[in-house]
Amino acid sequence: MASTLEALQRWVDDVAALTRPAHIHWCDGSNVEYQTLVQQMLASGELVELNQDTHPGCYLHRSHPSDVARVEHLTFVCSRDEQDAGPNNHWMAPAEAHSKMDALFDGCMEGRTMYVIPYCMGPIDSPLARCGVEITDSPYVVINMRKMTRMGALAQARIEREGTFVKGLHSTGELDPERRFIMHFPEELAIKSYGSGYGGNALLGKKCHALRIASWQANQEGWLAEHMLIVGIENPKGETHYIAAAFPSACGKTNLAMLIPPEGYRRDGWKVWTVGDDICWMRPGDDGRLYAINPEAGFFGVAPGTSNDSNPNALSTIARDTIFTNVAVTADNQPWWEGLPGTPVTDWQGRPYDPANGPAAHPNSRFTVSAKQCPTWSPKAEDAQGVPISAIVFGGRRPSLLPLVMQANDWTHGVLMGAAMGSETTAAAAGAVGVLRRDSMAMKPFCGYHYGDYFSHWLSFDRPGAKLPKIFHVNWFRKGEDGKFLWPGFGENLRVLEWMIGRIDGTANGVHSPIGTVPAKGELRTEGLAVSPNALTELLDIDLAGWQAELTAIGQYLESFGARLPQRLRAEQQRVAQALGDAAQPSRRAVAS
Ligand code: OXD
Ligand code: MN
Repeated sequence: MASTLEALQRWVDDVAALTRPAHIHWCDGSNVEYQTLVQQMLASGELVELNQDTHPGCYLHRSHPSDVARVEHLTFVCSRDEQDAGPNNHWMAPAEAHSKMDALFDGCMEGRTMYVIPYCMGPIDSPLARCGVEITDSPYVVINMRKMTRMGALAQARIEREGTFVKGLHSTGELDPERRFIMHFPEELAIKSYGSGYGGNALLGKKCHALRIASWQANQEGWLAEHMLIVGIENPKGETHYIAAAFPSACGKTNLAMLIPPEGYRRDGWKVWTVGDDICWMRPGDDGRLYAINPEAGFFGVAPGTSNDSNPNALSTIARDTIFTNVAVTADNQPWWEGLPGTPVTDWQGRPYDPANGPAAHPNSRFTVSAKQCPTWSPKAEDAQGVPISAIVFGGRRPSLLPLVMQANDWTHGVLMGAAMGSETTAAAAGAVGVLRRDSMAMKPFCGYHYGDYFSHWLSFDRPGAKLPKIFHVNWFRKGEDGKFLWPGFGENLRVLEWMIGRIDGTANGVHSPIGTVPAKGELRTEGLAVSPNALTELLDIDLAGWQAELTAIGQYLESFGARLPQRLRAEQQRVAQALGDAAQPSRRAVAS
């Protein structure tokens, strides 16, 4: 018997009976185990060694060309009641989903090794952490899970102590898009994923457990599982504010989590501490504040665009012991992607690079690396109690209308801002890129239950004794008439975070507007900033007519959640719409009052 926990042993036995592997390997998470798997994968061609002088311990994996992103149209929440999954999810009845999946898993591991991966999401001794076990036939999944989670013997010991765990079953199957499904059974704390080896579909601790299943659990247990980075901003006085920020996939969470302060800020003593780049679990502490942990132990970051200009910290993090997926390579076998200096000779599919075939690296090519390698990794990231959150930030790719930054009046208004979030789609999910879609709290692909209930859950944190974070909305992606970005982004974003901290500390006044509070003239520090005064005005401009149309669209979107939409959110949308109407026609307000 490989586990003293009967429920775990029985489940593993049942899965083995169904999938019929040649071998079963219980992962202990050791370095020897990792190195052995790497050697096997090098021998089988699943990994390619990169230049070990420039990138020691780095390897390249090329996935099947049809398996390069999350597949939202093949991802299901199989709650008992269809209504609980909501219009924001695809739904299938649990019995139907189980029989569909079990037919796919039947005998699928014949002749192969089945790996049993016990893992912990969050610091191993944290009361906020949760455990799971992933069974997979993919050694690529095992080596990635080792970087992304606390995996192995310690996690198994915790599971055996606690007796509960999320069950994740995965097989790469035939990589046939027609036989590919990612199914979630929230009431059973179970996941079944077949037919894809791509991170978001196959590393089940990440999106499937830490967001879809965890958001369901969080709703029942009074906490939040969110698609957010966590960053600590230390001011020259040595005070650190932790900020959690929700942006959709491939919209710069990793860059913000690792930002390098502009020159003047560095000189003054500002520092940035990375706690997480993708997922945040938050719960109220005894003092009423929200405390957050990053459930992950590594980064599964988007490679293209990561450069010395955009994110030097990420670049130095991935200089060693990193698994690259679907990047290109140079003549001397270094990993390469668009945005890096040098020239690719081989593209992501292993073909000689030809620009006629498109980008050399796949736009959703990735790096997997242990977070401990990040130069700005926060010592607090391992804190069992988590870090106190001062601000929550929402944001998306909005080429127009949305100002650089605005602050919500209060929690309810902030929840509306998060619910109304929209963004242009990116290559992180299969489908068209650059199409504007609503993506409430950046959780559209990840909320494991009805969005209406999710909004109610968010609103429920506003209760007596709560000392909630302030809520802001940012837009780094606003474009001018020439189609170019108005804001330089990256390290310069600290200027915006400094204003937020000023609002929290009471040192920045801001200007009130119908859509929220924006920086007053001169409040954003501009010394050393290469943005013209006109661009700055445009970035903070509020187009009342455009906003009225936006509020109408937000209202229609909210109504799509039907009877489960909380009345408080509907009333808040109406309040903002009314305030905009009054501001657009001041005379009407005068007559009315
Ligand atoms: C991710 C995503 O991989 O959001 O983090 O797609
Ligand atoms: Mn993500």
